[in-house]
Amino acid sequence: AAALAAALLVILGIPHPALAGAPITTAIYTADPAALVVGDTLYVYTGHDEAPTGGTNFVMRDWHVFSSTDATNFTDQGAKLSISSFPWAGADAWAAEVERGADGKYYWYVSINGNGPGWMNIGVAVGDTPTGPFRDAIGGPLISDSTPNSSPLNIDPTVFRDDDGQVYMYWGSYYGLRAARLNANMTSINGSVITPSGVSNFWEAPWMFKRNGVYYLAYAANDSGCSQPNYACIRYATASNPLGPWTHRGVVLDQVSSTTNHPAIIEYKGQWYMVYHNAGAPGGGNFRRSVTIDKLYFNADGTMQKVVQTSG
Ligand code: FUB
Repeated sequence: AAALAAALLVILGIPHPALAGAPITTAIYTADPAALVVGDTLYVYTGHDEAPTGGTNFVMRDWHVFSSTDATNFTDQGAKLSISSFPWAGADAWAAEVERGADGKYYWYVSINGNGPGWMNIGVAVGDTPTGPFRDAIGGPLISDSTPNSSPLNIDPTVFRDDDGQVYMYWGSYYGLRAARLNANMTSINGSVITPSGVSNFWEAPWMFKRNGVYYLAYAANDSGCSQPNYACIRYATASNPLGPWTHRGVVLDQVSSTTNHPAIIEYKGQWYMVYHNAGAPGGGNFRRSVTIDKLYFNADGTMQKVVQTSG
């Protein structure tokens, strides 16, 4: 009945926040996607929602890797990283992202609860292939509350490699966006942690990429200019320098059926996509989310058109 209602809304041209995209899987609930293209394959790294029906908190213990060669059909390669991979941590396998190092290895940056004074931290795992096996790369957090100028909440890392090989990491939440250069070893910060400027209404979930020499930062915002209270939309900013200053450009995805959202924007086989999550799968909810993928289009001036949430 929900699908029929959604189809009717599309036919009538009525926008509806609960309109769901097609989940990449309905076997489990997934959230917080990050995307990486390696050769012919699109990898999507996700969190894993395990809250019971009606649950009111996140229950997240591991991260999965999905692969696809057509951006439509995805294979779950399994839970390739979990809280137990980090002996110093103990809970909350929140948003994460994978980036390739200059050494050809794959570095998986995760938000994770250290079960200590630092609460949320950013940890790093490393593996020889996009699907692992992965192991803790440091033996402790890369970013914790003891990191100078660290964010109010150390979550949601996005890691970006520039054309000159320099790698940058952005992270943060609760209006605290932070950025830093990473060293070539991918496991230490180079220089100081900065607070980038111009990222209007930043809430969480940054995703950085580059197109035609322009840097883009998409992120979740939850201001009344774009979403109902407690819901997020995805805004974005652009810059000519990887550490900013940034210029806010608008909303690229309206709110979805889950309160949170988390974008990954990537070009694959000549088509741009946004991977994000909603509550659209059967039995879904704010803590039982589903990763979905839709096409994304740029205007001639480099601005992004709003992503249309599809049902297929
Ligand atoms: O999934 C847990 C947290 O909710 C993530 O770290 C945020 O991006 C939000 O999606």
